[in-house]
Amino acid sequence: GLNLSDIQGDILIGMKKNTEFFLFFTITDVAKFKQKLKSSVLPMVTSTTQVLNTANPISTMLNIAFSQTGLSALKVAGGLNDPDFSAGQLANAVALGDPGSDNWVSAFKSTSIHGVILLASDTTDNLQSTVASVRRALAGTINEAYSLNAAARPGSMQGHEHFGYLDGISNPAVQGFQSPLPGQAVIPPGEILVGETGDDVQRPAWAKDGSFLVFRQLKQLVPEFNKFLSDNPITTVPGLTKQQGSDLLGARMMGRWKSGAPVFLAPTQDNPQLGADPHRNNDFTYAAPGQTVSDSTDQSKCPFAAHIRKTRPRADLGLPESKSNSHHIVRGGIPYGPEVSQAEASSHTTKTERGLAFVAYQANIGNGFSFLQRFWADNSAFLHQNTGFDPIVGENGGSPRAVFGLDPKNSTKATTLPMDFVVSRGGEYFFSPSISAIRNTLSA
Ligand code: N7H
Repeated sequence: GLNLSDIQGDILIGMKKNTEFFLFFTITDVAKFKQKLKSSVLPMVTSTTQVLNTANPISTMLNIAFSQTGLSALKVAGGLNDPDFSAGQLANAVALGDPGSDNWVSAFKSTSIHGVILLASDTTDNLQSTVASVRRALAGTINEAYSLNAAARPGSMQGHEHFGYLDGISNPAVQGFQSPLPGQAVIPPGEILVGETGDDVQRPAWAKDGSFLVFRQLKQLVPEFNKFLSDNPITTVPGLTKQQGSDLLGARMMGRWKSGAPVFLAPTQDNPQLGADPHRNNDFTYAAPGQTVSDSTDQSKCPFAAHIRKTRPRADLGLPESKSNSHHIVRGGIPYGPEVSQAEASSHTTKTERGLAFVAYQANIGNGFSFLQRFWADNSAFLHQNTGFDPIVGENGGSPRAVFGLDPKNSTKATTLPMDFVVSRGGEYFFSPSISAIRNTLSA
């Protein structure tokens, strides 16, 4: 089995708290930082075992991860052998489809961020007091380059991202650790954890049981997205009101209704019972019952371009569900920014930034996040010719994006989206090491 007390807690199951603080830092005094890392930060690092211990929950959890320039500053010998990580995310901006880095948060427009501390808590007060003690402990050893406050949305929107859709439903199950729910992908541990079975890349010994953390600050234009839906209701499905036609358009762009119900199983109307049932809400492959490969001409139940179909094509690849396609990530993102105000809703215009603090773990960035973004979401010829872009996260370098198949009765009709509803504000690539690596290799 996996050494769960040595694996940082956010990687496999997520710290799952209502508030999270991302503290991006640059090391200014290497020797002192290494000491403080061992004496003050290491004792606060939350393991997977601790996250699993729901009977005795830790109120504020902490994880830490380092960029390539951070590992270099710490003079860690031996590269991790991940080219995307070594280069840093800025070097990847155009390849990922971002229109350059003009929209990026300025701190991400260089390679000077050495690491990130993730703090997660149930209450803002607990979170802030732990942030304060981390700042005190590391005073004089780091500069805070940037930080981001994130929080679950209030009330009934808890667990839903800012467009309104339930998130966190479908993550892969790691073999030998989690027993899968129906429809969940089962993957070898080495797809997420470096040095485990399934990771075939040469790695330094200290890197075992670490994972690459991709961070992206993804701004969401919610009033603009809602305006697009309300302006373009699907009208070809009999019996739907205008509102229902708009809701169906959004659900087909996502592949799920706001409740989480998959459109493949609920093709014309939301089914909140289905959405809320973890034994049913992920139990589909896009193939007809009894088939192992999906129909490459039928988008009536779910467009090929739908966000969840682009980023996890299931039976579209013709692989048995037991065989991993090697392009899985564990997602642990959380919303940031305020609820949409009345003024924003009525003017259909975002005034205050909100979005998703996107976090994805994988053992190989080029097979994981970067592959999903570049070769699937941004590739209009994937799944098939004339599929179009992923209408949620696909990027075309800022140029217009065409999407096919949004109308269930007319799959060859192209819809050109009026804008990108998700705008990249950049990010960085980090490595979240094992707890023993922090103790024995990274600190002093
Ligand atoms: Fe996505 N959303 O709320 O709109 N995502 N995502 N994502 N995403 C998913 O199934 C969202 C982004 C994946 O297993 C759901 O858990 C938003 C990027 C993958 O069937 C919803 C943003 C990438 C899955 C969202 C965003 C991915 C997934 C359904 C950015 C990778 C699982 C809930 C602002 C490059 C697919 C669920 C599966 C699901 C949303 C970004 C990947 C609602 C708002 C950048 C692999």
